[in-house]
Amino acid sequence: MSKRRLTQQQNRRVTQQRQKPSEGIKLQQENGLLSEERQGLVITSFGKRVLIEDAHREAFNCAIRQHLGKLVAGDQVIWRADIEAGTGVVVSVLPRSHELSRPGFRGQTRMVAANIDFIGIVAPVVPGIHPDMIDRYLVAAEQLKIPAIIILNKTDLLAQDEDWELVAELLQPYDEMGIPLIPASTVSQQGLAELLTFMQDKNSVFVGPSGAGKSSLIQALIPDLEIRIGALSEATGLGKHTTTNSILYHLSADPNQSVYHGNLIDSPGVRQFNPTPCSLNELELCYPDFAPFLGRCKFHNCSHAHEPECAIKNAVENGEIAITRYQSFQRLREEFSAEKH
Ligand SMILES: Nc1nc2c(ncn2[C@@H]2O[C@H](COP(=O)(O)OP(=O)(O)OP(=O)(O)O)[C@@H](O)[C@H]2O)c(=O)[nH]1
Ligand SMILES: [Mg+2]
Ligand SMILES: [Zn+2]
Repeated sequence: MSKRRLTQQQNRRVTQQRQKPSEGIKLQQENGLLSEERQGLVITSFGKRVLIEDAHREAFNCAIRQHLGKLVAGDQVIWRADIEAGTGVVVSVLPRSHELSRPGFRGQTRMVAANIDFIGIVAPVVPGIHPDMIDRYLVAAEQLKIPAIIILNKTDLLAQDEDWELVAELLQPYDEMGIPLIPASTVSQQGLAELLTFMQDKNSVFVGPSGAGKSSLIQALIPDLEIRIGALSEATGLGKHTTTNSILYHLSADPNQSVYHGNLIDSPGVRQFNPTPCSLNELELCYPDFAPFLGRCKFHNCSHAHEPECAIKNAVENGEIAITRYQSFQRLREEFSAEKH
């Protein structure tokens, strides 16, 4: 079955389900209509329901047993299908590895993606590169101990050499840390083939600010994929191009024919991403460029802010640590210590 047809089928199921909200899970079970338990993959969650894909890539709009809490794209679940209705119910979630989350409303955690092993930080060259944003995602990647790359998107909008010089200057610290920097554009198609090689056989997630071009990139990377960018958001009135829920896509429309295998999760852009608060020592370890200087300050518990004879501050003054990296470290340190009080 082609990806396009699958998507249409998924849409139909979503619509069907919306029209029959009174259909209770309990009733289905009492009537014995549900299948035996099987494993499935969460494609996306919307409200109190999820789209689950079975081993044949057939998608089912499912209810979730109440005690399970929120599910997110990438979750592996055990579920039971109501094959006739094309719906189902999720009965349990398999343990997650590497879940990416961010603080949501009223102190709640919002899941971004589950079971990921690769992060693509999408940083648009226009309106501009923000090292603070990049560093926040890099800290999360370090916390999860999974690799990240920086995708410099919308390079077609950078015409002048001076613009490139400014971008190169801001990105130099990452280059020196050995983080891959991939210039990309969905307009000129730059970088797309290279990106695919990075994501081969991985469960990747694209993160970055709203409007960075995450959804556009995914659409360009998976050409026969019909991602209706912003369709969900239109329904909720949040704006045409905004992704509201993480959605998982397969790199291959047809697993038997494609060169590329793996999954890619599109995530909603956030104004400011906050990594999970951690101790000062743990935060230091999330800055690999600080490593040569750690343990060399006068005070063993130095916060590298106001203390005398600080090896980190010296390194910044000598140009051995980029000032932008130092600033993002201090901002996170202050935010994390404010969380504790
Ligand atoms: N010039 C140019 N515009 C692009 C490029 N990629 C995306 N855009 C445009 O940037 C805007 C935002 O793109 P999206 O793909 O919706 O951005 P997003 O990161 O998914 O945004 P959220 O879903 O809100 O997080 C759209 O108008 C795209 O057409 C690019 O490479 N070059
Ligand atoms: Mg989007
Ligand atoms: Zn210090």
